[in-house]
Amino acid sequence: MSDSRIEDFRQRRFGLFVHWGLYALAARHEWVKQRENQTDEQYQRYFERFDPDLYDPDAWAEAAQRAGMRYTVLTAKHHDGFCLWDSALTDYCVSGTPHGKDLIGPFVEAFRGRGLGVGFYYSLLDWHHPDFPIDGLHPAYVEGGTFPDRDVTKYADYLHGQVEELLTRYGPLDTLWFDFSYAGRVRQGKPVYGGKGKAEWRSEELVDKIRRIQPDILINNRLELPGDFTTPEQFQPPGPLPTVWEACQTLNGSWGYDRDNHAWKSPGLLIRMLIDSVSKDGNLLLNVGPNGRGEFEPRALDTLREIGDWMRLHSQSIHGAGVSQFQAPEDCRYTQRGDRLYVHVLSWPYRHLHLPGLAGKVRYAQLLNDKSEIRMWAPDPKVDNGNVNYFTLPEGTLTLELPVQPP
Ligand code: FUL
Repeated sequence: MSDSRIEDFRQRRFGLFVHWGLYALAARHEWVKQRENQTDEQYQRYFERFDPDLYDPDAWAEAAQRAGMRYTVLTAKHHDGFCLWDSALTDYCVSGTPHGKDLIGPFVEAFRGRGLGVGFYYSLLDWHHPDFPIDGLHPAYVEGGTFPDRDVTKYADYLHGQVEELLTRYGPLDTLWFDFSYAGRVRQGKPVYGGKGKAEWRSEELVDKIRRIQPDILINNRLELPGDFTTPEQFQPPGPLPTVWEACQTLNGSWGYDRDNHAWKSPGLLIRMLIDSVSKDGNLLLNVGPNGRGEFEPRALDTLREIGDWMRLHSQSIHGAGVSQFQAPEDCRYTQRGDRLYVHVLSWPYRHLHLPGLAGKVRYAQLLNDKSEIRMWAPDPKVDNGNVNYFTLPEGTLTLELPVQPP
């Protein structure tokens, strides 16, 4: 993988994940088919009614761009097997629904038109394909049994063919985000899923094929191969990772549209996750699950708007920034871009912020919000001036005088 592609991905730092499919109509999590043990026949009711009449991908792209996002990843196919494009390899796609038209082309056009990177999520799991080897409705396989009537080779051929379709129709793409190879998962001593994982979908062969079509695409790490970047899901790693990485995060614990879910993360918390990622040299891919009419719900739009308000003032500390060689004090995160160090203060102290090891290293300090000067000095730790107990500070500390109230 070329260094410049990786570098471009790292510079972008903040992206929009979009989980959209038939499950938007159930409006209770993208795993609804599996969780409720719905048969294909039962789940068909969403297929027959899928008609997002208010779909306007440019409005999505605008919301993402305004939030300071620089790329996107769309679920071309999620675990339910439904495809958002007019695939020549299956009828289980948007063309057979009342909507009847490709959803991916307009999406790609809208996001690319605004200079945002475009990638696709593609599920290795497929609860609809007749030759997919595991199926939550068939616990025998989960216990390690097999289905003699399922030919996984056929499923792998299908998967390879679909990925080729996506690359040739909508490429060049920035990323391919596979989800997820499962071999070897064990819970309480038993295999969670049967299946041989990467041997079944022939991961190496798939990657070779992808690279032949588009040599410089970035591929995530969920094919049971190392991949170009790793994907911590709904958690922040404790520090920088040995790989390039991108945390993915929900607004409310569900990836698909979830109408009655009220456990929403605050915009402030999401901003802290973004800062935290960049301070550890990672990206953040934040998800929105559009509803069945094809819209981002107001709660999602409000959240993106608030993040955008913050990004308007602070994006220079995010885009193109990364980990600093300096160690931030408690309740702070550092991000660094060139010789600019950004101090993100997560919990506002009263007036003085003490930064260990920075004495003599900083020429000028200012508040990013308004470019007002931040006065600073390196206190002499041996002197007790009766005002600030500098003697409790380690040598080499730099003290900043902050505004009384957080901006
Ligand atoms: C998981 C999936 O099972 C979820 O539905 C979601 O797509 C998340 C990003 O990855 O493994």
